[in-house]
Amino acid sequence: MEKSFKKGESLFKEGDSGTLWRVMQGAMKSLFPRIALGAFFIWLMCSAASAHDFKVGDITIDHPYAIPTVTAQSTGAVYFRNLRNRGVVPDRLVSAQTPVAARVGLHRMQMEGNVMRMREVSAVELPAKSDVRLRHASTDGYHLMLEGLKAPLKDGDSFPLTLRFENAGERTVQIHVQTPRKGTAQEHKH
Ligand SMILES: [Cu+2]
Repeated sequence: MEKSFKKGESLFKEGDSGTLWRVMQGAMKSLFPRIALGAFFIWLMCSAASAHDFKVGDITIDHPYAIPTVTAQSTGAVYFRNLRNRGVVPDRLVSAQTPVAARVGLHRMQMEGNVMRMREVSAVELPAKSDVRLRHASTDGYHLMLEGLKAPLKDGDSFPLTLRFENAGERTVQIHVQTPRKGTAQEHKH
């Protein structure tokens, strides 16, 4: 099983010890193979739906998607295959809004030592001539947090979300709700 998530393992330093480390290690062992498979299926689905991208100015919003939620969940997460800045000047995603949630937060997941931490950021930096990945199951990356969902996000649904970029301006995109794989839908916990 472990050989399927070498990438995740490499995040940890050799010889680390301590209770927290052991707890995290256990959690990662059970989670990573499923995450890797989930990511693979997302990739398959994204490949099939290649026409799903949007442009504003120099920015391409490539394949926005959300993971289905259950009734009790008040938050959901939106991901992208890429946010691509083809321009020669940097841009930033500064906010987003959608009719399906009270508020949209910009979140970043990052390994700090051995612990995965999530924090809200004021903007997603989009350097000139770059692709920024905001994918599900990424161990270091951004996503959009839908806070105060008005109804559960159901597989197969889609909903509008308006992104505001500092330079490129606003663009409303359609978010596809899709299940990466049976059993992996609840990985994004807050
Ligand atoms: Cu989040």
